Amino acid sequence: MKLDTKTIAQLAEHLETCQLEARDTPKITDQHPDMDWDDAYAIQREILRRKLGRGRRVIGLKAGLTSHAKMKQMGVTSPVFGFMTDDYVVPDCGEVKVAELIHPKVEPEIAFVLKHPLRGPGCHVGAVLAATEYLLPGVEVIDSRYRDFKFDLKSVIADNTSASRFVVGGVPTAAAGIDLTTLGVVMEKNGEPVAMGVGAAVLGNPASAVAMLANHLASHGEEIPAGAVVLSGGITEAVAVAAGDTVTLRVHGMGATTLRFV
Ligand code: OOG
Ligand code: MG
Repeated sequence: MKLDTKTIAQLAEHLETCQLEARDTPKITDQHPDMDWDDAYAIQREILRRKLGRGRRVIGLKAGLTSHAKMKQMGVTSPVFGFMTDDYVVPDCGEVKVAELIHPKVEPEIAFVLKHPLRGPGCHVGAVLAATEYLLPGVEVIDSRYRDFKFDLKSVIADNTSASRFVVGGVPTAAAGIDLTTLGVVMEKNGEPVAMGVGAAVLGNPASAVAMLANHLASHGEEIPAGAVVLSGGITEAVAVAAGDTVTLRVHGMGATTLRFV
């Protein structure tokens, strides 16, 4: 750790205030170029502590920057992990108020819901599939608090990996019998297909992203709890949205989920 406790608390307060007030900020590594990975996750955990203190609950976890398309879009080279609290959930076919966000983008993802907790280290695709109760189509709404979505890995980790909203829907589908690598997805904006891909775009298999998340949590003595929604990461580049847009994600054999921006 390079930052002291006070600085970590200040940066967490700053980033969370930007989120709550929907205003952007330069990336924090500009002021703290020597902060390290532990500092970055410590700031993220401090943001979580603030939210839990106000009565929020964690209902999901996410892996991000797990596809080549996303890494290339954001200019980074390794996955990141974050959390989602109950106020991030959008009901299927529900609305997202754009005024509450800075510059939202949508990502097509496969969501996993586990029947058994997953604990690393050593978690692998087989363990993820065995622990999975069902899969769902999921759209993540990311909203980096950083100006013009410009950040480096440490800054984005501290900012809880741009998490802001998500929707899941469609048909809860057992993992058995699904080939996650060839699973096709189409994301539509206002009825037009804007992003298409297959599961293999995410680390060869979206279940790998869930395994990486479990192994990451293990380094802090934590696990993925049963019942949590786990987003495995954008399969394609993220697509910008504005008020008036309707976004639908269709996943082969798993139905569709929709959200509207107002
Ligand atoms: C970071 C979060 C990326 C994903 O699915 O790749 C992410 C960002 O691009 O702002 O959630
Ligand atoms: Mg995502």
